[in-house]
Amino acid sequence: MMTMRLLNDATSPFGRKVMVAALERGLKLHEEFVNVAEPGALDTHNPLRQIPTLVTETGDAVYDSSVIVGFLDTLHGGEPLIPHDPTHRIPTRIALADGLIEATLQRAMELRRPEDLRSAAVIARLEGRISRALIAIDRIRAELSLDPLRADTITVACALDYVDFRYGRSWRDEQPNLSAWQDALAKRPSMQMTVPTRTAPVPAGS
Ligand SMILES: N[C@@H](CCC(=O)N[C@@H](CS)C(=O)NCC(=O)O)C(=O)O
Repeated sequence: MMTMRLLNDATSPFGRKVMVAALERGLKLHEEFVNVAEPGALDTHNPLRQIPTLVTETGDAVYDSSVIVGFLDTLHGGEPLIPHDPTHRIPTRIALADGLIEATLQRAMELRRPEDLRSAAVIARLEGRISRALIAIDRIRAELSLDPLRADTITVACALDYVDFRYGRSWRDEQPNLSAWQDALAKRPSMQMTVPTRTAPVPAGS
């Protein structure tokens, strides 16, 4: 039987969220690194040319990251990653952490543009969003379940590590409790196996 392929790369925080979710529920995904900057096989599966993209055993594509996480919940018998909740609190927390990732990513992209094309206003707007998101996440920290680990906790952990990776660690002085929370979560094997500095996909069979 073919295994499901996850098209991803080492640094994508959205891809990391999917890998961590799969590892936490014992689901085997065959992770493959692809280059999003190049036209290629990724386009066949996802016209947006974005990662993560999951390719199922029957060749169907599933994206984006939150849709993949919802799909993973149909494949295991453990605690749901996104439990049904009439208030939609968990999907909203996922959206908050996704927004933090997106703002951090956009800021890094803006800073990569030639200096004369860079917009100080855009950077300031994104930094404001990052700062408000961190404050909001700090406020709901105690509500993020660690046992079982769910998709909101996983997305927050990946988002905070991404802020460290692409923006810096100054938030840790402003949110020391959240910083300690993150340090504890970062010790989990699923987080260690998916650090953005890794040079190869998570080994098949993990
Ligand atoms: N909403 C998407 C966002 C995915 C995304 O932005 N992926 C980035 C990598 S972190 C990407 O593929 N960037 C290449 C591009 O957009 O051209 C998700 O949650 O999966």
